[in-house]
Amino acid sequence: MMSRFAVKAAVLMLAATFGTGTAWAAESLQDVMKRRSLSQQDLLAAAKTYTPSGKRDEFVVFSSGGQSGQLIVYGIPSMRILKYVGVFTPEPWQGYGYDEESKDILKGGWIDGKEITWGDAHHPAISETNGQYDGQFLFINDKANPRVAVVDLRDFETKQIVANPIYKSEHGGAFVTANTEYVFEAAQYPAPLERKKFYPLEEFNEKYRGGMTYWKFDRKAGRLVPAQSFSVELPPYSQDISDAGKGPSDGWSFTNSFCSERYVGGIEQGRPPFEAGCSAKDTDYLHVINWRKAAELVAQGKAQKINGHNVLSIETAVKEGILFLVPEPKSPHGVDVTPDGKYIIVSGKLDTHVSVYSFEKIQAAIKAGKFESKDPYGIPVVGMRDALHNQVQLGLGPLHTQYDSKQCVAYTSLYVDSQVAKWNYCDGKVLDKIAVHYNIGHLMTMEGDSAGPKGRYLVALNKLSIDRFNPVGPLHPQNHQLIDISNDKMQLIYDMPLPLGEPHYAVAIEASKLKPGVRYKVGTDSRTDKDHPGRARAGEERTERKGNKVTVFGTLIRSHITPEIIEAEVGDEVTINLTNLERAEDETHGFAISAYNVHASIEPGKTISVKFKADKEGVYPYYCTEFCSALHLEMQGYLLVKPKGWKAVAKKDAVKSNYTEADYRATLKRIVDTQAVIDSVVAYITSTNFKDFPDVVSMVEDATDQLGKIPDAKAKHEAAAGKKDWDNANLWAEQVYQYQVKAADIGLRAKTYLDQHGAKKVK
Ligand code: CUK
Ligand code: CUA
Repeated sequence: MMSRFAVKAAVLMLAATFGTGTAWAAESLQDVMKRRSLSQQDLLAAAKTYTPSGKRDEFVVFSSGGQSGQLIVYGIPSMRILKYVGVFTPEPWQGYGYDEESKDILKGGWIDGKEITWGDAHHPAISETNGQYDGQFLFINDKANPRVAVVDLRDFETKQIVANPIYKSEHGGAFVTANTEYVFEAAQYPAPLERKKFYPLEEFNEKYRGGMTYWKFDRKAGRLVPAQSFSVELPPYSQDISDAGKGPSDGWSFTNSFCSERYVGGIEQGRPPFEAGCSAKDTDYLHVINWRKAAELVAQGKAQKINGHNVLSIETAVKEGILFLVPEPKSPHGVDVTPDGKYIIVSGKLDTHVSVYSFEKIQAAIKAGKFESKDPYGIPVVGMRDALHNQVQLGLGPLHTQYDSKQCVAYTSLYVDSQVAKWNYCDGKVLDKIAVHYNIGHLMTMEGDSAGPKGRYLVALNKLSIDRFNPVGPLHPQNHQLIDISNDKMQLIYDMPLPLGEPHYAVAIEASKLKPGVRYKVGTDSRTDKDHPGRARAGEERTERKGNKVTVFGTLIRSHITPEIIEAEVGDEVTINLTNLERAEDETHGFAISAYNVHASIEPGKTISVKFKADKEGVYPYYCTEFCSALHLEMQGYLLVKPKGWKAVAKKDAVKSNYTEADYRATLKRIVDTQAVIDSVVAYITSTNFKDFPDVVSMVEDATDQLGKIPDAKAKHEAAAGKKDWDNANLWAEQVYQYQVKAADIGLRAKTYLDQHGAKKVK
């Protein structure tokens, strides 16, 4: 270690190197601009995005994590990443996939009994009330393994995964209806709807199908209800992105398709590839479905069952007048209903136009029975001319469209041109264009797919970042570029690398609409929102053995795990339930056992369980994995897995420590000094209006809780001292000191909080 003198000398030497100290003078803004080669424009962008310490963002973004199967949460305008939420893929930090409760959630997404540990997450959707984001739930789909997940925005945890009972892939999900009655997903690559059934490709037209699934959402339970969900069978046209109607078009859904040619490739058989055959025709079909009426038909028993799931056949859908097609230009991609619900904007990947369809015109044609033809499956086709409001030439490779708070203003991504086009869909005028880097897929404005877009910002979700960031090998990060859209001209203001899969789509909500909790009711199973059967309160901790089953009911609180020793025999089935008794904000404990592949994240109030077979004899330390207090490293214990029939030779006390009376007296002195600190903090807090701050009130409760444990430990050290048992006297006195330290720690945190939040003196 450096002596105090050595440190001083080093500082002096450093000062000498920099001369008389002018180098230490503060740099001016001009100096920094010069040193970092920043322009006025850069400074403006910085001022628009820089978010000082302690300040929060205006909007919160939920981005799909693509092949990571996760959800990425970040803030706007700072672009600071706030969280990754485990959804389709295990996520160790959250214990997701390593504790029993979350394993059950992932199990909901197994397909035909097969465990699936990844997902290709594409489109997140926030729950809506009257077409406006309400901030309660989020849904996201998995394209590879057709599934939909539900995330509760009260705790940002995944609560449910449902596997589609009839598809092999899907893409046009998750989209919600205007009041979140249904969450829907469209199939993508056609396949037979029956499970585990083979039909040759020659029977593609007859046996392969697409479809549209409507998952019923029970908002009160916060879960999708498979028994009340249904699908509409569709031709094998490779259905793509979808959107729900709103306002006048509420009750309808719209879905694109990109291979109505029904082409089947096969390079190895000498056939031209899929890409040639699937883009041969000039038009594909927009599918227009009356889902509200479809739901009624299902309720009337008009659906057939496939794999136990309600499916309305094409025949029934046509007969009942709930399914229509409208031609759309060449290989379309995005379909986006305008905020007022009057228009449906379709982009064609291989067309330079976007097509604006009028819902009113489509309805008029349907009512008049005015169809230009029927498709090979008998579905009526509304003529393109009879459905179009206008077509606007925007540029190469239009993909997706989002809306502004300003009337009629839309933004469309241009994949090939690497641009965003701002245009007016009412009069068809192009207003502005901006270059992005590079090859934009989706784009997103604030609440920009709802009935009430908020304008302000746009994020370009670019597919390639090429030369934008420091090189990190051949696999580059994705690039989310933030664009200010509050003025006539768009301005690029931030580049954010995203190194976690390819995010396809993102949604942004006003931060004020989110009200996540900071703690659970003590003993909650966060994945079911119910009381956990393994919960325990302080003093109720125990270990039960029945046959070869060992069950622990334990607790966690700074800085110990109860129990600290768990005994088992080889072959036992061990279940460890743990409840975090903390009330303080952000006091999470983790739990890990060496070599048993279990991990849990236990936030205040939560109860989890981990389960494993103690199949290896040995000594396995367990510990808390979150740095939760000064004595976090001491938050530990031992799992003892003994050979069968093992007997203790003689019952011995744990290792002797040989403390002396002097040690005990020194500890007592430390307790007195610490108490003085606590008293002064308590005096400070109670001299303010702290009761007006709920966060402080809960910190005070927490500290009081710690102090409340002292009398018991005090009685023990005094009793031991009475017997001159200095080991136990000193150790129990040490424990008193630990309770004091924790109380003081929380007290000081409360004091800082009060200082920073302008608490007033009341006495
Ligand atoms: S898709 Cu990726 S750019 Cu899955 Cu929404 Cu259009
Ligand atoms: Cu609890 Cu570290």
